[in-house]
Amino acid sequence: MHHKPALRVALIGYSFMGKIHAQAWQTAPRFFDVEARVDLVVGRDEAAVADFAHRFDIPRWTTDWRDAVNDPDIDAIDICVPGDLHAEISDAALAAGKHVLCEKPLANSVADAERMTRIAADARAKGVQSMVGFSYRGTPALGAMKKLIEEGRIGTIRHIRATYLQDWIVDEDFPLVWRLQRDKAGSGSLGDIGAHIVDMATFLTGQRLTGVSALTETFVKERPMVASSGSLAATAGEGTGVVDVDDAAVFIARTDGGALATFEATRFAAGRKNAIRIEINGSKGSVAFDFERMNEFEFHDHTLPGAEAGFRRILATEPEHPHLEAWWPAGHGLGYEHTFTHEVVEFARAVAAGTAPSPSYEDGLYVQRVLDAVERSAAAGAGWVALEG
Ligand code: SOE
Repeated sequence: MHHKPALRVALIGYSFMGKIHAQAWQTAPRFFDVEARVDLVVGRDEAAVADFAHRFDIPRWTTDWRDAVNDPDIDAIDICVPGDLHAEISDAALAAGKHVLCEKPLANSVADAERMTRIAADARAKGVQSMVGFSYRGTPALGAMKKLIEEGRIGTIRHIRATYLQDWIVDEDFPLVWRLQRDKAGSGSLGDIGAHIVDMATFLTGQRLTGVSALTETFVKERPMVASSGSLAATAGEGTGVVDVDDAAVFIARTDGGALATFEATRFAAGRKNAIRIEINGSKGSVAFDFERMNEFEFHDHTLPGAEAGFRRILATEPEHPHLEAWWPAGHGLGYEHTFTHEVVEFARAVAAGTAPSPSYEDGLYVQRVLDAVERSAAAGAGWVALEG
């Protein structure tokens, strides 16, 4: 059998996202028509990165991301570190001719995102590809919803109602992890999880926001410093520090398709773990989704007689549903990690085909502009902030 040469990936970061990306890269060639492998992992703590390399069967590790960018035996850089490092690594990698997959949100500022996107466009012209990691696009139920919307099954879109609810910092003594620090994360719930629902709304409907009015709040303004952390868990150390990001953000918006949209992103929704809920109402019907039940969505067909229309529960596990042909028999279901496998598959397929993967840096820049507009609106007491088209 003839094999295409494998895409040789360097993974930057080995925490929550590094782990799930490493798993995705290992799974992708086993289930999909892609050839790829992680050859190098980068992390600042030598012992920890070496341990990670052993666990994930990655042959090489280093403590400096520049080694990866300058390595002639690496084709692609997968950026899984906090937002403050995205711009520098991405710009250097693309300039060195490496394809880049960059975690979301693309950057910590619009200025950085604009420069990154310009550099990505120049690189694309030379056949060097880039993609931003809005992983939930790889959820089969959302792909199925998008298809129904594109086919006109819910008609003209009137409402987009999106919430992303978590509760991992409800405890006021939960420590000041990097996701709660502006210099590392750029913003709080807004950029970490609000970014996902802003992207999701556009992914599903093809519409973009034309303006926003927002409120943000930091409920707990001081927290213990971190002693140790991993994924979303952490233990408290000595002293306290100031929380300088939002704990929650809510905003209303208009879209370029004439719809009204509402968004809420919070880590203070006690009991909600990763409840990404999005409902879209159109002139002919509605679709609704909740990530805590990620293998299904609801569809209301308003063209049916009222007495029997209701909301239909559709199990998005059929082989015809996006990405499902590679997996288990209908009804057996997928999990959070599969969305990342689908993400790296999209990236690797596009790189192999010499085409631009989606979501692009332009898509990441659009989300960054929305996040920025939300912050400016909130600072102005919920004043309307328009977004250019
Ligand atoms: C933490 O809120 C987090 O890990 C986000 O950073 C991810 O993007 C999301 O997939 C799950 O929650």
